[in-house]
Amino acid sequence: TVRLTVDGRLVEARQGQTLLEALRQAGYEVPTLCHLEGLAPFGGCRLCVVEVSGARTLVTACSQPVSEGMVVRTHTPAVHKARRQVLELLLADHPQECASCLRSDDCGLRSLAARYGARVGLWADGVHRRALKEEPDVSSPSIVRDAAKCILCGRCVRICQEQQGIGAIDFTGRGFDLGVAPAFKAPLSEAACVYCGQCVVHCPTGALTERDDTGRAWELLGRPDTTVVVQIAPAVRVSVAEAFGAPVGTPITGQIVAALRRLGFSRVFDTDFGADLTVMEEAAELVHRLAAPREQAPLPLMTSCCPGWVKYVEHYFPERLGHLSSCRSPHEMVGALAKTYYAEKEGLDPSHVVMVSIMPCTAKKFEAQREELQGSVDLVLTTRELVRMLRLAGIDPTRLEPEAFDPLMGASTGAAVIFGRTGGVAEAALRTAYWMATGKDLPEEKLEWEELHRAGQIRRLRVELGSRVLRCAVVDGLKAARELLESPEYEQLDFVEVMACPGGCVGGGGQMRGQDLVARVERRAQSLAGLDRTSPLRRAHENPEIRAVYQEYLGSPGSARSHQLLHTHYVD
Ligand code: HC0
Ligand code: SF4
Repeated sequence: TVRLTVDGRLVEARQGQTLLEALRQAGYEVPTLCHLEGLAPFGGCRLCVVEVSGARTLVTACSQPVSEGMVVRTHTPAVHKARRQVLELLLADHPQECASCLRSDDCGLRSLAARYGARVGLWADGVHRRALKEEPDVSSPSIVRDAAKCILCGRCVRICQEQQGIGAIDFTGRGFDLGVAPAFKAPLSEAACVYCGQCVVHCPTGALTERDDTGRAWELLGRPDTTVVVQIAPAVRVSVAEAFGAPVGTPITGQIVAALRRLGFSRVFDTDFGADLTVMEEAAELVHRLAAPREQAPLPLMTSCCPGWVKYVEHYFPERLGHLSSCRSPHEMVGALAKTYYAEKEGLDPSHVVMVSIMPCTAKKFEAQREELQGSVDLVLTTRELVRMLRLAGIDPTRLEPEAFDPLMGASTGAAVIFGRTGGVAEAALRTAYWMATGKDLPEEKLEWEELHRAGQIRRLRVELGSRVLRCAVVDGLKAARELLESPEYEQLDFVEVMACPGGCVGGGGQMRGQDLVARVERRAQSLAGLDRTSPLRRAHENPEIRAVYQEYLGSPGSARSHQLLHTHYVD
């Protein structure tokens, strides 16, 4: 350990840590707009400056290694002045649209400017960035990029390149023209972007946001002749509460259901029901492929519920499209059944049923628009858009009494809720594949595989499935996906799960933003694991409503009707 003196107190740090890491670990608040946990220091924004005895100038904490005996002061007039000046320079070049900006509530620039008393328009001199820069890029169904609000912190560029291994956006131009954009300043819809939205969760300002579809949602809710049905994804239930001041990860499923009814949705279904259904179909597909000759049914079977991952395969590995499971993602299954099975049972006219999905994900907006998947989900709202609607309506879900989902598509098991964290889809599918392949249930104490819960971008697992050893891999983040697909190991595998976002959907591009994102995502994932462990049923095939839908409507997993409603295939 290394000992420092910080604001007169003794602080211990680890050798090799940066000053920023050491200070944050010791509970000191040091502002930054460019730093990203887990990636190399960038030193772009210079907001993390502190005083270090002996240094001739202020020191940027993010790039300064700790050393024994260092004497540090984190809030002196000189530090405050330097930070204020940085903020004033940023504001001088920033459109003054805070009052109506989507980011107003949680904008890093705005909150720091207020905290340090930074004044607006000091060097503006009539030069207005909005007038100089292009208008917002609204070409994609998922993400809006407003270059005028970009402060050039580079977080989006580094996340996309270093964490996702994609590089869909980069710095362009020089000097006054310096900006961030896709190559050749192409619209996002023409870039090789997979819409995972990792750039959006890490952007500190309103430069990158989800496409806001709340206006559409209000319009649908106001239609007199329409049954507006809604469903919520696994990861949403452990992220909404943090927007209302509850501890990160607090699950408030029943309260979200109550809040959605207050917003005017007439039925509230659970995407978890769809996840259980996906498990049934995907496990059957896996067992079928294992039994068939390899040329006819390519292995490994790869999960296809993450639309960021599917788009990634389409762009970068089109020759592997046949390895993707043909299952539609859970919310698409729920959408398809709402307009058929459910509408029939309830005597509703399917042409008057509209399905809205609340998802942690920006890529799901794109998925819902895919030609292959028409006729199921009509609108996708992210967690943040749901929160925006609740605030507009003055509803705080944490103060409501929990309510139950609507029947027929509201029941779920612990296997479904873990879809929202990396490793969960594989774990859930294996619980049921084991039962399908062997006719026996895994005992309660064997329902979780430690290998799938470990941190790590590629997690490996071998499972005995009857007479056969199944080789599985779970991939967290797209950079590692490329690594696995290009390695010789790939050919040896039977089953592969990929989630585009680090941590899985709990870390999705549509989730609540805020400081300490890595820890937040981990707490949400733990919370989902807890929901699984306390579920009375933990295997998808035990879900009574799933049994009912097969008995009364679908027949068996993989039936012709299942294929028509619950499967698709992605063509190059
Ligand atoms: Fe996910 Fe899903 S788990 S992709 O991350 O499979 O978005 O939460 O809703 O559809 O269930 C997202 C989350 C879902 C779907 C489910 C899957
Ligand atoms: Fe969307 Fe989840 Fe995939 Fe991220 S991991 S792109 S949130 S489905």
